[in-house]
Amino acid sequence: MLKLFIGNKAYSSWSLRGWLAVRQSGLPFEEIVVPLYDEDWDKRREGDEFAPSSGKVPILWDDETVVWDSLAIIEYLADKTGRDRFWPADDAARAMARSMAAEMHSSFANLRREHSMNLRHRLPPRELSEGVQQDVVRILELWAEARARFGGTGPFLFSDFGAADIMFAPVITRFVTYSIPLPRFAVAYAEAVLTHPFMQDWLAAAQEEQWVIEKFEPQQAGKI
Ligand SMILES: N[C@@H](CCC(=O)N[C@@H](CS)C(=O)NCC(=O)O)C(=O)O
Repeated sequence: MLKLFIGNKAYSSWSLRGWLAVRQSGLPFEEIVVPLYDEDWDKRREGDEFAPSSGKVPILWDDETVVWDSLAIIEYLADKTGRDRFWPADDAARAMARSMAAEMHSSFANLRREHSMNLRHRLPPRELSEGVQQDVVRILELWAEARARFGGTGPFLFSDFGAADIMFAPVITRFVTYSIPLPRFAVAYAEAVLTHPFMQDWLAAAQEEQWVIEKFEPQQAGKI
């Protein structure tokens, strides 16, 4: 059976992506949640389970096969269970979905650094830095284009829930946490992702979690 190691559900955005990917695969899996950055973290991340990723989550074990890094996990599961579960069938749509997922994976550092994921808070709006504003504009442009060209009849970027939505899910939660204003089409898209059953499960579990990582709590937000 698949075994997925993830970090705190309240804070770990890459874990959310890996976990959504495994849920989307439809395969049964065992989930192991480890508290990031607690007093045992440095020791724990040196354990055999984390060696291949050099101590990062998510990391997925499929018996002796291991795959780490959220995007690689998506591709591994798409190979294993069928590309159509993750990527649009149409060539042009798939090209765009893959580009968007890759851009999400490699970019938007300002948004990620200044507005860390925190699912237990809704903070009042505050002025965004120039870098974050640029990230938000680019993300909204990508969403708008995907929805306009390939949104079809479904509510997701490429009609059905898939890899691109998985990659942007923690961006959506940041928009909510930090009350970042969105145009109407993006509100509708965000709502579709947030009410997806997999997201609902994750959000509920994050609320239940007791671990607190001070550096990701609101008084420090923007400084990490
Ligand atoms: N590029 C990786 C990023 C993984 C990553 O940075 N994970 C963070 C948690 S969200 C982590 O494991 N941090 C622990 C550490 O670096 O000690 C991915 O896509 O999965």
